[in-house]
Amino acid sequence: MKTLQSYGNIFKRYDLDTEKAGVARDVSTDAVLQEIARFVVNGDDEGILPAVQNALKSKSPLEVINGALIAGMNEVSRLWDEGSYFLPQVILSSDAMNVGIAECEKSMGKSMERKGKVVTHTAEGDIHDIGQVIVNALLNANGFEVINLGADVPVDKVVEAVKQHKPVMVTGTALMTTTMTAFPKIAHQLQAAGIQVPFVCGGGAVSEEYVTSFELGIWGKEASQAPGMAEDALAGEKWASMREKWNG
Ligand code: B12
Repeated sequence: MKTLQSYGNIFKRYDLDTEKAGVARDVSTDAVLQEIARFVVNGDDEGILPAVQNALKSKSPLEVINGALIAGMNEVSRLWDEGSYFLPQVILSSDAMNVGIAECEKSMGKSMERKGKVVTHTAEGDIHDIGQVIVNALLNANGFEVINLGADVPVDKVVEAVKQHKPVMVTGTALMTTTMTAFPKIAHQLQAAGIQVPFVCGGGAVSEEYVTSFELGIWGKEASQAPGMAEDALAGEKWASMREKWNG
């Protein structure tokens, strides 16, 4: 079983705990959700499965995704930022989160008829796909057909996929300042091909200011916005009015 000990006890034991460094905070007052979040934080990809299955008896998959899985991963990000977590912990945590997401997706089921296609990807050179995995799950749950190109996707491949699948919307995720530069390139290539599809870009690296600096770009702050944005695109709303509606 892959588990990680919290560093909290070690810090406490040696009296280094003054700023609570390394101590995971509770992310929910709901005991069931908190337990799942703790499995994410501890990177326990075995313990999380029965916990999620149990939670799904009384809670919706979206409650579990938002209230426990994303909340737990946010706590992991915080522990990383304060220097308490390192790459191995973060990888185990994202594996555990993915097990939880897959179980929620299973329980959401798939509606028989798909509403429209959305092409999703994580930027070229970037393997940070956790945000994209959440976006995929939420779009699937809301009846969209997700053309999931995965992570580290070359600019040309995204453009080709859009030409081939003719989606109502395209999404991109970038967590690094070095990789987000792929987004304006994609937007320019799409426009050069006469394609005016809304291109929603999110991920820790990108800001509203950046994404709205190129045509087609709409900034996505939270993964939970993706289904609403896809509904707008499906209804025929153009990228410029979507930008006005979703961005400030
Ligand atoms: C997890 C993580 C990893 C994991 C990735 C696992 C995986 N499968 O994704 C691992 C350990 C592999 C990793 C590796 C690396 N990482 Co890293 N990593 C992180 C960490 C800790 C958390 C990121 C995360 O997943 N957050 C949680 C998710 C849910 O957030 P998110 O993707 O932003 O998504 C949210 C929103 O942005 C939005 N969203 C995202 N996409 C979309 C799309 C749409 C349509 C919408 C609507 C919304 C939306 O919705 C989500 C919330 O609801 C961050 C630190 C941090 N605090 O962010 C560093 C961080 C991103 N990593 C960083 C770096 C440098 C690296 C490495 C280069 C490190 C190294 N030296 O090897 C490597 C490799 C990188 C590569 N080539 O891609 C830097 C990037 C610095 C920068 N600004 O350029 C960060 C910021 C750490 C730091 N402070 O230095 N990392």
